[in-house]
Amino acid sequence: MPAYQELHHLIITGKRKPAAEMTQALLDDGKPAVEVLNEGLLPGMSVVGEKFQSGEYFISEMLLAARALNAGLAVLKPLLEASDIKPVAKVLLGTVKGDIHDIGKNLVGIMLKGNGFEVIDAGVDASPARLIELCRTHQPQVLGLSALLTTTMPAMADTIAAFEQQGLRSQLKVIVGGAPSPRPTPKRSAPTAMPKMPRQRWIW
Ligand code: B12
Repeated sequence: MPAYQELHHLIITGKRKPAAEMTQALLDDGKPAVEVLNEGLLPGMSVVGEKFQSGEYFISEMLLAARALNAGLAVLKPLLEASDIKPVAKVLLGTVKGDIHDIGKNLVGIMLKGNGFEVIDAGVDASPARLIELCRTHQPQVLGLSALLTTTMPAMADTIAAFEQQGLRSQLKVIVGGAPSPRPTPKRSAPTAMPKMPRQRWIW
């Protein structure tokens, strides 16, 4: 089986240690970290999502796959984060209230760090109040929100609205991302640009 397909298989079947070892072996073989991420680790997770949607997989399988993906990411992390650029801006990053998916958020954090951003991680299930508190403490220039569920997408707009109410919105660029691909509606906070991220999403 070609190497990347083997890595897909290890993610799909939730093999944590072998996934980490295979990731390391690909690096040792001279493959660039970003290629291992995009060609090896992430496509496996897409298959897992499809299997869950079709009813073939349950939460337990998704969880095992998530652990395998995280194990591979841990191997890549130091390489993806390595940057000698002076911090260009501070980003407050969190998964919105009601949502506990954090792999994508963490990956975005790694990519941001690798591109010279300082990242404040608000974790998962981050309420507007918590994000506002962290914003007041750390004074970021960017707010990054992640949501993977259709049901938690409105929490993004609610969070932005809470920042507006507190008079904090105007000092921030807001970037959002996640699987449901939130398309901003004109009535809610206005979009300004698209982010340059893997599986790109919108910036408000
Ligand atoms: C792993 C996983 C889980 C794990 C999460 C583990 C963890 N620590 O994150 C567990 C098992 C806990 C889980 C639980 C659930 N899950 Co789930 N999960 C997934 C799965 C398979 C993979 C997500 C993932 O990590 N992908 C890999 C990362 C790297 O990709 P990503 O998250 O999309 O992130 C990228 C971009 O979106 C973007 N991005 C993400 N965030 C941000 C933020 C910013 C600022 C920017 C710029 C970009 C950005 O950049 C990232 C890098 O490329 C997806 C299916 C899928 N393929 O997406 C389902 C999926 C998201 N889950 C789903 C569901 C339904 C659930 C549950 C409700 C199941 C249940 N019945 O309980 C619960 C919800 C729990 C909760 N309250 O949050 C559905 C959502 C359907 C929907 N439209 O609402 C999906 C799509 C599966 C499916 N096909 O049905 N899940």
